[in-house]
Parts: sequence; structure tokens; C-alpha cells
Amino acid sequence: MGFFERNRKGLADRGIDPQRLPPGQYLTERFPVLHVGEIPAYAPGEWSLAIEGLVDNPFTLTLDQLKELPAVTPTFDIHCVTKWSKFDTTWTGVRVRDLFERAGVQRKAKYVMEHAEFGYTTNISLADITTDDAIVAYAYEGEEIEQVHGGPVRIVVPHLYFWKSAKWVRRLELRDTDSAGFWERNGYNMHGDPFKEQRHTGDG
Ligand SMILES: Nc1nc2c(c(=O)[nH]1)N[C@H]1C(S)=C(S)[C@@H](COP(=O)(O)O)O[C@H]1N2
Ligand SMILES: [Mo]
Repeated sequence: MGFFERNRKGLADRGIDPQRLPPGQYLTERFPVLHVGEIPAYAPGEWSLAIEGLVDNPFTLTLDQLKELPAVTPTFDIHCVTKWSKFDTTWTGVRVRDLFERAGVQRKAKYVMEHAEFGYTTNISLADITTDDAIVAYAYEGEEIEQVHGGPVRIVVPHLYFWKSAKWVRRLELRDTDSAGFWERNGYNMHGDPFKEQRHTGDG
């Protein structure tokens, strides 16, 4: 039996439903760090998030303003395209949906480009980024998100591969057309559903 099969079998042995693990993934207890380039550092008060593009009322929030908004603290599994999955991670933040309601999304807006520090981008549909668990997160397991994991603020969209969850997010741009973000231009899938194994361009 190979590593992946042993790992999957280990789940059942521990009473965890193996169906939670998408095809081709293995469960890790660690929290791997994955990104291109440098880790940005923010002094308190420097960070901001803009909601812009096809909205009636674009606005920008500071970290303090974000933290004043109604928050949710969902627990969910995350799945990286490099094949690790981590179960039962708990994040606190504001639903992207709530921010978009405040901005007044225009009818023609169907897609969102997440823009992060240093030019990292990832594209996602409006439907995927407005689900219950899609949040602008500022805490992980009750603590401030570590800088290496995207602190002070990152997107978390648990039902898609984790590259769709921009760390150090600075702008959410509402768009009428879908265009490839950073990894999507470099061979990754436009949608990225782990249960359909939409890893590479054209999968699924
Ligand atoms: N800004 C930024 N966000 C990013 C990335 C990146 O390179 N830059 N990598 C993505 C990828 S491929 C993954 S798997 C997750 C990893 O998040 P983690 O380091 O907290 O595990 O961040 C995603 N968000
Ligand atoms: Mo990833």
C-alpha cells in the first residue's frame, strides 16, 4: 500500500469519514506554508482592504473597521493543490457576501479578482466567493493570523483549492468577465474544485 492509501485508511481507523478527503489528497496535522515571493510586514493601522470594480459604492476598510463588523467563526477543512489537506481549521472574519451587500454589487458583476500584496491575484466566481464560509479572515484558531499564513488579513474560501484563498488580500475587484489570476495563468484551473480534482487548466 502506498503513502496516499495508507493515509486514507488511517482516517477510517481514527473514526474520521474518509469521504472528507478529496481524491488525490492526504491529511496532514501540520500547517504547511505556501506562497510565491516575500512575506509582507504591516505595522498596525497600515493594512486596508478595498471593495471596488462593478459596485455602486466602492469603499475601503482599515483593519479596525473590519473588526467592528459582524463576524463569523466557521470550522472547515482546507485543501491545497499540492495534495495536503488539513481538517477542522477555525477562522474568524467577515463574510465576503456582507461586504459586497454594503458595496451594492451591480447586476453585470459575475466574477471577482482577489488582489493581494506584491501582485498575487486569483480569480473566482461571484457565486463561489459569496458562500456562507467564504470570509475575509483576521483570526485563526482564535489568534491573529500569523504573517506567514496571510496575516493580518486573508481570504478563506474552503470549498475550493487553497490557492483561491489570497493571503495578504488588499482589493476585491468585481468584474463582468473571468480572467486568469497568477496561478491560473501558470497552469492551474480557473475553478479549482478539489472534489472534482480541478487542478490544472482544462480539468473537469
Ligand atoms: N498572496 C498570496 N496568497 C496565496 C498564495 C500566494 O502565493 N500569495 N498561495 C496560495 C496557495 S497555493 C496556498 S496552498 C495557500 C497556502 O496558505 P498557507 O501558507 O496559510 O497554508 O495560500 C494561497 N494564497
Ligand atoms: Mo496551494
